[in-house]
Amino acid sequence: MKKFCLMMFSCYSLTALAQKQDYPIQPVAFTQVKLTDHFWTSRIETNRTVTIPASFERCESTGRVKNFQMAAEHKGKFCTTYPFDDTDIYKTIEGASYSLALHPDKKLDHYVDSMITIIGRAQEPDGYLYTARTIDPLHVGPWLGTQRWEKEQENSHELYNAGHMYEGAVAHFLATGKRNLLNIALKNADLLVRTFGAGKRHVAPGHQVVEMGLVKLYRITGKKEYLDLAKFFIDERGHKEYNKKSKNVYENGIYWQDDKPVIDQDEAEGHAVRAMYLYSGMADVAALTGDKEYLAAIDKIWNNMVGKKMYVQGSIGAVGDGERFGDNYELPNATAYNETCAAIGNVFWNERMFLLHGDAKYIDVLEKTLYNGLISGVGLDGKSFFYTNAMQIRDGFNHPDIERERAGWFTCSCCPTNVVRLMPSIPGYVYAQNGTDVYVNLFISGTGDMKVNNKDLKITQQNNYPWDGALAFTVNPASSMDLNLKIRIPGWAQNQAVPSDLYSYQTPLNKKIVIKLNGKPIDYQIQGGYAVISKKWKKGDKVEMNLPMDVQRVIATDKLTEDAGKIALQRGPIMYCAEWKDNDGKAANIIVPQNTTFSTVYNANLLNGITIIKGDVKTIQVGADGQNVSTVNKTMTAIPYYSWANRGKGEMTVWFPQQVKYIELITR
Ligand code: FUB
Ligand code: ZN
Repeated sequence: MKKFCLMMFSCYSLTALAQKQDYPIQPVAFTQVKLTDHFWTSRIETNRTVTIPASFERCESTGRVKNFQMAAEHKGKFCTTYPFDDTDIYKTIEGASYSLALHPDKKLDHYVDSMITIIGRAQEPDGYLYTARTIDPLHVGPWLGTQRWEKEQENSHELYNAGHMYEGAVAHFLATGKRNLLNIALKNADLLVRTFGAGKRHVAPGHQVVEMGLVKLYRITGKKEYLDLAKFFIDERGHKEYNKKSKNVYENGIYWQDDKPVIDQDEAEGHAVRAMYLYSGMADVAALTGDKEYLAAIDKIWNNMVGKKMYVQGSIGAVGDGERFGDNYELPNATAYNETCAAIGNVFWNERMFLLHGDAKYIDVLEKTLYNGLISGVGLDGKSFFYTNAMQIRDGFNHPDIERERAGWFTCSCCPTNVVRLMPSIPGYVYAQNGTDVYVNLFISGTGDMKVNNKDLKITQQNNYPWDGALAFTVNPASSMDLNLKIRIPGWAQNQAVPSDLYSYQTPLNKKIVIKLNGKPIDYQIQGGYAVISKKWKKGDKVEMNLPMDVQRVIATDKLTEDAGKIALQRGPIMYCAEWKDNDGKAANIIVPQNTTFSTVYNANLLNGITIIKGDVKTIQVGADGQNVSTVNKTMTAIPYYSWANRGKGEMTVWFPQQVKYIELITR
């Protein structure tokens, strides 16, 4: 099966290339990229062996599968909480399919087929598939209208369920060549095409993702109606009457990104996952139609998000009430919400922005999110998850919504199943190509196979990233070939904490990165964040460079008042935090003076192998009598942010005051 799968996924990108208009840059399919590193292969393997089975098991034990079975028989009572619980099965099938493409597994393949049979039986004869209604249409829960799609614009999630089903179906078809889920998806999509559109029913989907799903169906079928419908749904936004004066995001439409037509939107707003899926869908449609107005809007929105609404470790969606973006510079630490799904959506969107524009700043954001605020959402065991990703845990001070420890599953379990599908697709973010321009975006040991002018090209990476900045790339064309090798020089290695002025390094980093070709330093230009090396490449040509892995003190713009006088610690792409476990039970009492020097050491036995940072700092101690406060010198230990809360629960902090006056009293 493996050979077939590899072929299918590369055909997928060929199909995309064959469209008249598309992303100018195409990713190298994840099936063409073999990872040999420890950091990602261990996670992808854990996803395969632990997360996927656990996720299916939970879909069964929580009643999600039973919902489909009852829908098939039109008998019983919807037995989970949310009408979008169907999507957990679709997303797990999507992840399992990516995994099958890389790692054939008969048992899993059969199991997925058995799930698809159950799903298919729940589909109504005209293609409608939504267990919350089909089980018993006369007794539906509060999220549903009595008629199909009646409450779509609010919260029924009928189109959201459809979108995730399409994404799962496309992944499954491409991985296995089987049409069992795809046929179910197409039947449903054809129902949507018959139902919605100009002169038919109008709706701005209450939770986006159907747009991305329809685009995927369009890519494999070439059926233009799917693309048109995706665009129709996007253009439906901003035409409903809301109370524009209200500050309440539900009353003014902002929660749904529905307050204005999308082409007039210029701020990342509302529910963060909805927003990420909307902007990703707009990027897809812009790529496929050449729509310049969409492009202009998502460019502005991106600048707003990266310049004013992103946490220092790449998370987004600061506000818990509405799981949404706050106002500009509203990035509180103690109540940071940062849903894991929003981080995943941010990766989807930034990849698309890169494919549109070819600028490394999008991969800088993608990398920051991926290595920090996204993988923090899954425990090292692969079966415990964060829904929210805190910035600060202080004993006795946190909002009850802010999780301090991971859970195996949630009543609303969108995040774990989103992790399931993101993890095995990671190899697909490493390389991309536009004719003879070959982009290296992520640094992960392994190989990437692609074709340049119909000739084979293999790139091999050797590194110990993200712990070590030494990178080596060996270029192996089938025979000598001209190409422009574009290696991303991360913003963080060029004095840019993020591609905006939201965060910066306290001490500027002015190291010119030396690039060697076959052992000799070369002159190179940086274009759009890439070192461009243009030449006739021959077998075994080797490029080497050393990215600076100094510990950086990151400061925030003055407008982030909560971070005033504080620093965060960054080394390479990794953001750090201090956790109670390594710091005598506390983290909120640490002060990192400006003259602190740091040392780093790799510990293979800690948290699946991490580089820790140590520094001589001060801590605030409250005297036993509770009357006096003093500062005590101590060596602090910082660990990668993503690895916190894998050893029990306790205090954690990302931002450290540099002086006593900035500490948030009182520590208990
Ligand atoms: O509404 C479906 C999913 O549930 C959203 O994407 C998450 O934010 C959670 O609310
Ligand atoms: Zn989620």
